[in-house]
Amino acid sequence: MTYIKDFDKAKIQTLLSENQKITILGHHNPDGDAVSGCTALFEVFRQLNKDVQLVMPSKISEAIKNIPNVEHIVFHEKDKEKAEKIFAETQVLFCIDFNAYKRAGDVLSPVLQACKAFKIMIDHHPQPEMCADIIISDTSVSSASELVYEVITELGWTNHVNQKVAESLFTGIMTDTNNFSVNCSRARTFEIAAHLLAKGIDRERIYEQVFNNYTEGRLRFTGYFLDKKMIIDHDLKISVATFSKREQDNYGFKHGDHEGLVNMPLSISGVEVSILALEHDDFLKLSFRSKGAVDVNVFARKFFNGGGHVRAAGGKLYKVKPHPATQFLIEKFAEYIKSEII
Ligand SMILES: [Mn+2]
Repeated sequence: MTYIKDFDKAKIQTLLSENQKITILGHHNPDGDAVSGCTALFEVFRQLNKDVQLVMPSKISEAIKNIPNVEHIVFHEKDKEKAEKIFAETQVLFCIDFNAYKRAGDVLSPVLQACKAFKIMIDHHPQPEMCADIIISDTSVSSASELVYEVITELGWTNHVNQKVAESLFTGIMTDTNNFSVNCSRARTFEIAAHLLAKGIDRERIYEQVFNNYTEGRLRFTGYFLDKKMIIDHDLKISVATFSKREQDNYGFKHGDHEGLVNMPLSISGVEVSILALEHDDFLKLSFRSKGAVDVNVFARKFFNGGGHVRAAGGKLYKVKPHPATQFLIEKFAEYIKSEII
């Protein structure tokens, strides 16, 4: 679904020229792409002297805390009253890197639904479910950050892409493509990356901060995961690993430490899909990755109240303990593959 060239630019220009209160929102557990897309747009609006606020439903991981303008984020889970006052007052709401109310998280989702502001969605996930007044959705781009760049360009604000905007957007593209290894086959992605680099950003520093900034526990946990916990079903071409809360605590697992782990089994020849399940308080948080033809977005939607992209998705599993979950996930996957073939 591509709306990029068709969206109502005049409407957005009119809304903004009326000097309205603007809010920019990312999704729950915001990743590098969500934070970057939001902070970049925030920076552009600040340069345009707009009354703009930045809100995230929940905290961000250490690896992305150096993105410019992160210090301006109001976190709903930490500062509920302040964030909800912003939602009550805002007139224009930009929703970045998500397309369903539930992605704002259980607590913020009803607030978002009730919010009367004019909503503009900028997103790259398939099948938008959220009611936005303007939907700018393109699944062919690498990231929401790339799409934010296109929107900035389409609206004639390219000269506001300063170093801060460039650093944000580059981080977003870099994180969503796993350092330019997936979802970036289009030449346009690299043209945009080149333009951002030309703004004088330090690519190597950004890489160091994002990819080489984990805890010691995370690397030791990775060893445990690969050696002891990764179950491979060669017939189904799948890898599954589940972890209890205690196992995560044993390694001092911190928020964001799971980033990237689910991709690792895909480096094995013949493994097409990888599933990682991490126990939280009352559910298992599921991550799905595919390197082949299997659509994990549909799998996550069908069985786990989740979704995402064809090759990267997430979901939740309730009322199943970590130990039996491994077998349960393998069975569900087998069921899914069978139903897709038929
Ligand atoms: Mn994204």
